[in-house]
Amino acid sequence: MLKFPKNFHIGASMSAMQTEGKGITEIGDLTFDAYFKENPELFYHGVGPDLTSDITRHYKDDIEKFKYIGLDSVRTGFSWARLFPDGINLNKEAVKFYHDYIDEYLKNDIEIIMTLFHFDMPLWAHELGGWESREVIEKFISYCEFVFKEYGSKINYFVTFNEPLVPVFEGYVGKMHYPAKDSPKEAVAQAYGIFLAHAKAVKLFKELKIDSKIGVVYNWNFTFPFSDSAEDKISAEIYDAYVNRGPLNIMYNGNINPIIIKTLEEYNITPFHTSEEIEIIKQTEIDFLGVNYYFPCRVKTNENVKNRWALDQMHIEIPADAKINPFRGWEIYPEGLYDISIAIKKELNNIPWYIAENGMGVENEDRFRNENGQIDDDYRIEFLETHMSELKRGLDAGSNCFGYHIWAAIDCWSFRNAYKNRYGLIEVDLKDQSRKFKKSAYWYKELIENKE
Ligand code: BGP
Repeated sequence: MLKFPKNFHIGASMSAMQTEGKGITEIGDLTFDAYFKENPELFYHGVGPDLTSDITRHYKDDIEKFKYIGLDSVRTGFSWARLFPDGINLNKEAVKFYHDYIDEYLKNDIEIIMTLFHFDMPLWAHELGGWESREVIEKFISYCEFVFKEYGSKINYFVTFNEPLVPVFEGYVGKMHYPAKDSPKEAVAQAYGIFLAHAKAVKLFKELKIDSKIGVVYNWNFTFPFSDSAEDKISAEIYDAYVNRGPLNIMYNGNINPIIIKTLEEYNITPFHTSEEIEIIKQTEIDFLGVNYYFPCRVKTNENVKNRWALDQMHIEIPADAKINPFRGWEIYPEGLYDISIAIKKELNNIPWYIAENGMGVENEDRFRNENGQIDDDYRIEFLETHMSELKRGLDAGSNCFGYHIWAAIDCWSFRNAYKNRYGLIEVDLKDQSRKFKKSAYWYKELIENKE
């Protein structure tokens, strides 16, 4: 039996860009607009970021549906490019839209968690150098200041960055995000800029004495060595320092893992610029942590590796006997949520935290439609049940977890994958933007009603 405390938040997540599209007010171009313009064929079924789930027009009905499910809380976000389309001038219509949108949640007793940056880089900011540019960081901080002052009284939880390093890995050493380069040096400079922007936003928030909480949402793909070999153990430690605990610790309390310094020296990269900046980073103190968890990472050492400290000496491999989401190819390992709970308790001083994203993406979900037209997503119900059970085990062991948010409340557009992998409790029909509950929405509703 699955039973949560009555005050445990059970909710759902989304993001501004993935649900708003161009929407009802002016918005500046994003890097993804440029990417789509240049390479539309790279986007699943040629669907770009323009329309998405069109929530700026549908939000009243959508929030009514969220209320019907009983969601305690929802995470979405502000769009920097909507509030400041050219990076300088405030868009008054956007200010009003976010007030109306947030008020609609509050009227329906749904707590709202707002992210300030979820992969939605304004194109002008990218053209100035992205997070490497101190001018961009200052503009980001002005945007944060505006948001904190304007909306601070309505929002209990602010998130600076969602999955801060994903756009860096995917944009500067991978190919899923713009500018799709292969440049480790730039990646390090961008990552450093993000750490600084986060630290400055947290500092400002505290100086303004905003009566709510500030945190970050980190994608913690809990890491294990693929085998018991000494090589795999070292590889897993290096991978973890780079991808999981290393960046997470910097954003949690400014603590820089020596493995990161060592590997950067190997690459001859000196990213840590002025001591004044380092001091700001070191003073970071967040109030809560959000964790996105989809799958674990089992790290295997490549053959014939020469440089022990290079990230390209290793890869992620799914064991032959692992359980896999056949519709997305990701390993399913609910126990990871227990492991994360315990790690937070032991390593992060049991900071208040919540699951900010966890869910099951399914390609061509239409095939599970029943004769009444509803998608019978029993696989998602099983996914939720097994993951939430492991989280509950973490709670019982004393982890300070205050909530669970499924990704996603509603089917969302995703970066380059567009609507390939559907995650929502609510289906979106792209032909006419109509919405329909999936079977999992009713299961979730029952769970929330009784917390059981
Ligand atoms: C996370 C992002 C979300 C969402 C999710 C699903 O990394 O924070 O924005 O997109 O992944 O990923 P995908 O749509 O690629 O399956």
